[in-house]
Amino acid sequence: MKTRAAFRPLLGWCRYRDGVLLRRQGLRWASDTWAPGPAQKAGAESVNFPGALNSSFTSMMKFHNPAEVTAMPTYRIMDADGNIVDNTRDPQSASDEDVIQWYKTMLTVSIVDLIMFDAQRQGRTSFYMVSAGEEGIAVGSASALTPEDVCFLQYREQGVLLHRGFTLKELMSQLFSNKDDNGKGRNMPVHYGCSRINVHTISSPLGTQIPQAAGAAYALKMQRLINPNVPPRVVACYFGEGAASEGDFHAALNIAATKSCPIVFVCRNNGFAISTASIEQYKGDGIASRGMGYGIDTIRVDGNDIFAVREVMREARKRALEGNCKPILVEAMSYRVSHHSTSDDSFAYRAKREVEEWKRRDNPITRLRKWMEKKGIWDEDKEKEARASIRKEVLREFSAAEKVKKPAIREMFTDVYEEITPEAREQMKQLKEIVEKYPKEYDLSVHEGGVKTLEQ
Ligand SMILES: Cc1ncc(C[n+]2csc(CCOP(=O)(O)OP(=O)(O)O)c2C)c(N)n1
Ligand SMILES: [Mg+2]
Repeated sequence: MKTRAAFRPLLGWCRYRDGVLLRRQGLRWASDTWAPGPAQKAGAESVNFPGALNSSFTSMMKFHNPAEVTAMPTYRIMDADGNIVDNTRDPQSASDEDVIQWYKTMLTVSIVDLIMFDAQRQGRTSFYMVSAGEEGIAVGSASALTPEDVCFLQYREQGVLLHRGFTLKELMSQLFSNKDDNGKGRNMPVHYGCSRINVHTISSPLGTQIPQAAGAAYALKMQRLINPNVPPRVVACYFGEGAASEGDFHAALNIAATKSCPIVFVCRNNGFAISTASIEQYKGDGIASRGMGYGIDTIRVDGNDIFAVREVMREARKRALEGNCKPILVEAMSYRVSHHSTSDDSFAYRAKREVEEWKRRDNPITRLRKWMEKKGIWDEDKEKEARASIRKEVLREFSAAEKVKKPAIREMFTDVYEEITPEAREQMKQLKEIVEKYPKEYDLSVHEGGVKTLEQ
């Protein structure tokens, strides 16, 4: 049988026997797979069916009621007033400069949010999604990853992008769909992606990134089996609790568990999937309880506590890479302070007072600010200076990106096949005829090269 060149090195380390993938361990071949044991013995105390291991027989008929199980606790290091409540560990495991940088990244996200929300209201962009209240989850978790780790995002994780070095110019170029956008203006706003920082492009249909991320994690594992000198990497996969209602979520967790993939699933539980409150989305104990069902190590963390999120993510990453690798599920609790998107008015389904209370009482940015002030590394002057300089920089990139031309209209037809197909050429011809017939409707001067790029 012929093998493709890319897979040939794999054969030195792995081979199939009876349909089971074996890995070389020294001189012997070992499998990751469960091997069938002896049949159930007469008089056995516990089950030995292949589908349920370690279950003892009982003569007491009991239906297990989830209401009798205590809800999974929520880990935190720092309370809402910025006081450290877990004194057993260093709250930050990083320098003061690093913490200030995380704070500034969170501030940047919140300032971009305000400016872009207003820009949409003024008709300068078509759409935007704010991540207010969830900056701590994004920045805290990203701070625990290496640049080589691979990220899959949903859409409300601008903090992950900025922490990994996505520039404001790249962000604005995507939001304005201009010719500098990595995606050539083909996606609607907030669908960022950047191979330089190992962030896969966001896609609109909910949940699609979750099995893709599990597959990518499996690939990373195989890569290290072929070449153990490759540095260990994990996949970090972000999604909302609403997306966890998709079948893709369940398929992804199951495959990641059965194939022992090095992946950290980060569920942002912000209490809403657009207008559907969590309480109407599921009956169980959040999303964390589902991890247990799939045999996945799981933790619930206070998402408004950046230190707790960071420490949990550091530990999760470490565990995901130990031994034969395994997935971890992190459920980060938070509250979606903003409307779902610029297309939503959340006061149609929740009380304004509730939102105001969350803003005032518990917020990841103010929580970290309080901690920094108590530590004497931050004050009102620094806050004002940081806000003013970030705002200036954001507005500069905003104005620059708004003026940049849109990608050449011809790009609509490129990159699907290596060469533009005869059918696509015909469509290009028709498009040219239409835009030339109705110039008032279609102003192609905003596109690089104008109508000319549609010439054959
Ligand atoms: C398959 C699919 N169904 C529905 C939608 C419409 N939709 C977009 S975002 C969203 C809510 C998602 O909620 P959640 O995953 O909790 O993320 P959050 O917006 O709270 O960050 C819905 C229903 C979609 N994009 N894809
Ligand atoms: Mg949600």
